[in-house]
Amino acid sequence: MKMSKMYIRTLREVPAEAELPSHVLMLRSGMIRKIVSGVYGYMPLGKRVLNKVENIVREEMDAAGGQEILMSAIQPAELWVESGRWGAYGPEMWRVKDRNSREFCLGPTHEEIFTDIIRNEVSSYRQLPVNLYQIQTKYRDEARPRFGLMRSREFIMKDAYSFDRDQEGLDASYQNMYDTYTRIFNRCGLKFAPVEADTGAIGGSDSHEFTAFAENGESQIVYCEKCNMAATDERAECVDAPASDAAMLAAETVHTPGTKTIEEVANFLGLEKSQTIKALLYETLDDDYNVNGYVAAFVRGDREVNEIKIINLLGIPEHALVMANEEKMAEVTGCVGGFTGPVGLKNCKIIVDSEIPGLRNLCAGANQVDHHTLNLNYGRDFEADIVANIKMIAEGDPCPVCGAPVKFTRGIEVGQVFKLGTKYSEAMGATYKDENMKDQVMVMGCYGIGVSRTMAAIVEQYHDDNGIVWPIPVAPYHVTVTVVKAKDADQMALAEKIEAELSAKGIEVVVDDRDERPGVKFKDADLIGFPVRIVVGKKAAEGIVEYKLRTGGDAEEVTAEEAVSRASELILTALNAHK
Ligand code: 9G3
Repeated sequence: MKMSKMYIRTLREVPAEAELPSHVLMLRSGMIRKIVSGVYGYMPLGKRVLNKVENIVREEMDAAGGQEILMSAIQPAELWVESGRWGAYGPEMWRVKDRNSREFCLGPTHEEIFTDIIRNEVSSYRQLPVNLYQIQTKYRDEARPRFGLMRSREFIMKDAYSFDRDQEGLDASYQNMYDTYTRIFNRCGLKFAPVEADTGAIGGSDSHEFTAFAENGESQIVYCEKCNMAATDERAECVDAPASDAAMLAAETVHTPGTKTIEEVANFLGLEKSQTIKALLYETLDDDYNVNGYVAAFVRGDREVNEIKIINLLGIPEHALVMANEEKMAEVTGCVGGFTGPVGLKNCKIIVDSEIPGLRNLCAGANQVDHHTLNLNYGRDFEADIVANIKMIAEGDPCPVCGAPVKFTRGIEVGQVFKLGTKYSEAMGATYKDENMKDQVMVMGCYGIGVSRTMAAIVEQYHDDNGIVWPIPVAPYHVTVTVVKAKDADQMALAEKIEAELSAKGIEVVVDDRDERPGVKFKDADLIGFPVRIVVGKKAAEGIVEYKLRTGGDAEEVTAEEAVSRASELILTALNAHK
């Protein structure tokens, strides 16, 4: 392919909003273009990479027994009403109406659509298991789209749904997808780990997030080097501190002027933060976003609350738990912002972390301005509506599996596998006749890969100061042949000979024959990130070229034949490594 004929627009500068390396580089290299906030278009180079990621996904999904279909992006509200989720996703769900004012959404995911297909067409155990998948555009109206393809409002997802006869069947389907995802992300060159994840609002029992390691990732990953435990911070269990055997002292309310934070009250009273109780005040919202209740959560003063755990405890959608308006909450519950404690609250659900009952003589707000109460003990001085593990694990806390101190890292969620169970098949009547002609509910799993997000994750992991450093299996082209002087007949002839020989071996070559200064061509080759660069310059007449790998190392003068044979060896080996 001649660069002079290609539609490639590399940029020197990008909009200030692009901060993440992948966002900056995918714009600068001409791979994507912003249409509107959170919506991107794929330009030729970007589309080639997208195709390669999709084809890796497709090959592995087909090899795993998945069958590809393509469902509509537009979805009728009726199916979401049936599954009970039409109201569960607030403004993130992109709703539209047709000319007859019928309600639809632009599909954020397709559990309802796939279940509807299957329930109408599968009726016997002989037809199960089945695993259908699609690679399709999804829509989620993110409040704050950012980081380019990393968190966009329109994105490309491979989503698969498995339908089995029973739990055992689902376990096998889940493991099959888990292993398939491992192959897919390995082939993409990603450094990743499957981590235990929270199943959130979609219910079900097990879930793993395939997380690509990246310091800019939005996922906080907790892991243990000793036993290989890995989980998202939201999912990780945080073990309770050992119970205290100290005697209970008499409670006493003291004047603590202006000590609104744990830090201030601990310093003022000469206590450790771990001897205090921290209050977090929430309001819960109904489907119309009206406040329908108050929640006061209490954890040890040196801990943080894990809000996902509270959401799951209350069985409410994620957007239905928000920080309370403290003035309004005070009128209803008697709490006092900055001085809230568990004694004397009313009209509010009190949730106390599981380790609090085992602790002794804690200091908490007295629900009175400028006052705290010392020596509070659960059971004697206060009770809770719910006692549950709602604390967030912190770096250095004991691993919930082996006790070694856990470490934190960050990552980008590029895939997620879920055991859904019967949540959708029950709600939508997806049943089959078993061997005894008895009606059984199908058991489902669902499996997503953020295809466009995977591209961004690869760039996050593979770039340097000069641009992108594509892993060979997903590079837009494998080799760039940079002609120093396109008008020089010897140079062009040799370049085209090299292109022809490599192309004959199935290697994708772009010849940079643009009428540009060599420096511009070298910078663009590094920015776009072609794995191999062969420079044809003034020694073309002697058949000598320069061979350089994008992954580093110096440029080397070799014969054109040597360059072709090295490039072939490197590229074909990389393309066949997974076979
Ligand atoms: C919605 C909106 C946003 C959503 C969902 C529904 C996330 C929703 C969870 C999943 C689970 C799996 C199949 C592929 C893999 C992920 N955000 N989820 O259900 F209406 Cl607006 O999508 N689905």
